[in-house]
Amino acid sequence: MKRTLDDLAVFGGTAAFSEKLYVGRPNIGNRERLLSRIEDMLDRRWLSNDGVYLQEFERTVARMLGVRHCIATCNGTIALEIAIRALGLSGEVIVPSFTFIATAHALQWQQITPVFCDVDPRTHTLDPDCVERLVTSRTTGIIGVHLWGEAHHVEALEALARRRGLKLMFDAAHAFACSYGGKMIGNFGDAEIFSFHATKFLNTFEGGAICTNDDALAEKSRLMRNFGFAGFDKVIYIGTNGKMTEVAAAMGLTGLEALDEFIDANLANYRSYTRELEGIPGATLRTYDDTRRQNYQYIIVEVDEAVAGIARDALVELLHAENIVARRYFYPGCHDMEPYRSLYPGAGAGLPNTARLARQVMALPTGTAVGEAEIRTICQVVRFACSHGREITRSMNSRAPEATGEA
Ligand code: T4K
Repeated sequence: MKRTLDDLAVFGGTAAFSEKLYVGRPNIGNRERLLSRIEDMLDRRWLSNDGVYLQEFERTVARMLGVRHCIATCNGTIALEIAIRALGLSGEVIVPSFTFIATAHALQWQQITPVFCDVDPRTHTLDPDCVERLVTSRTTGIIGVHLWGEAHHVEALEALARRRGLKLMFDAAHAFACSYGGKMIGNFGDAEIFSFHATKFLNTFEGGAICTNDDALAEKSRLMRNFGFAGFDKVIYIGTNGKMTEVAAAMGLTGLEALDEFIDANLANYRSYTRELEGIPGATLRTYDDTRRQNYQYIIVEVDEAVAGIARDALVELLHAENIVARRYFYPGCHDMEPYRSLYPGAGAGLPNTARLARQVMALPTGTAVGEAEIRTICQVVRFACSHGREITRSMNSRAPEATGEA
């Protein structure tokens, strides 16, 4: 319990936790089921390349999402790259800057210019009016990102893409098992991609998938995932190696069996955070729309320095000292990272909401590795810090350089 400034670990007090609490601790399903699948895989000596687990994983995901095709990949970034290529995107593609860097890299990696667009400050997702203003004769597509698992403005983006003759894709890396308008995410735009990275709601260690209802696009993506092979010795496209391994698919199948458990844990944590963060000056929990199916994978808090008296960055530093490894997702915005910062130096001018969110947002630990007791302690630290923000800021600023780790 923090009662005075001296109790804070950043000023020499005892840390709230003896072990680090992380954002993104993997959700792990039933170990026995996983290990028995791995034994079976080893017995059969089939480790990759369209194995039975891969096929079962793709069938199960497609059925669950009600989508015609699921093409599983070795990670979400490769899923983005393949979908971008299979859709024939080129020239310029409009993307939010407030996203994980992979959304932008998947384009630039293929010499396509990511044109950074601002987000709606309420939803944290692409603002369709801003997208409209950025369309040029070189624009071939839009990639929306369902940040924190929630899709927004989908109809407006679909209408805009149709009207301007653009392809529309969604980076749904965060949105597995979530719905929008009564339909599961995976069904929107020309294609949607998922990430099954270790830190994601469903994980396959590393992994991803392209989901689409377009048969031709699915066929092309499938070929591109496997070097463009259309049969023994027959290559018909440029391709890459984007295959998901059998061990990854086995993990995915095991996780799929535990999805309800993962959701229950995340939802309980979200409810605890909602209760415990209530009324903290300047720290606002981003709320989920409970009318949809959600995976509640991210606990996102906006820190308003003007009210809390402490900036998000100082609060994150303070939390780290307490062994609460909060994250600044997604600071500083893709446009402010290399190579984009140098390539497109003017990009930041039209991104005021991105700039504010990148400055104010932090993600707090959740998932099956965190429970109510930990959340109560985390929130008590946040409450103390925001209620004594100005004093803490003054004291942090007056620390000797060695205490801040700066030279
Ligand atoms: N689009 C979006 C919107 C995305 O968020 C991502 C990935 C992608 C596309 C690309 O999908 P992938 O190609 O990754 O499938 C992490 C993940 O590496 C990345 O997958 C994820 N987004 C991003 C949001 O988070 P970092 O740089 O924050 O990773 P790192 O190593 O700091 O780990 C995050 C946290 O998870 C830490 O608190 C430690 C904890 N952790 C991590 C791993 C790997 C564990 O507790 N156990 C683990 O095994 O990027």
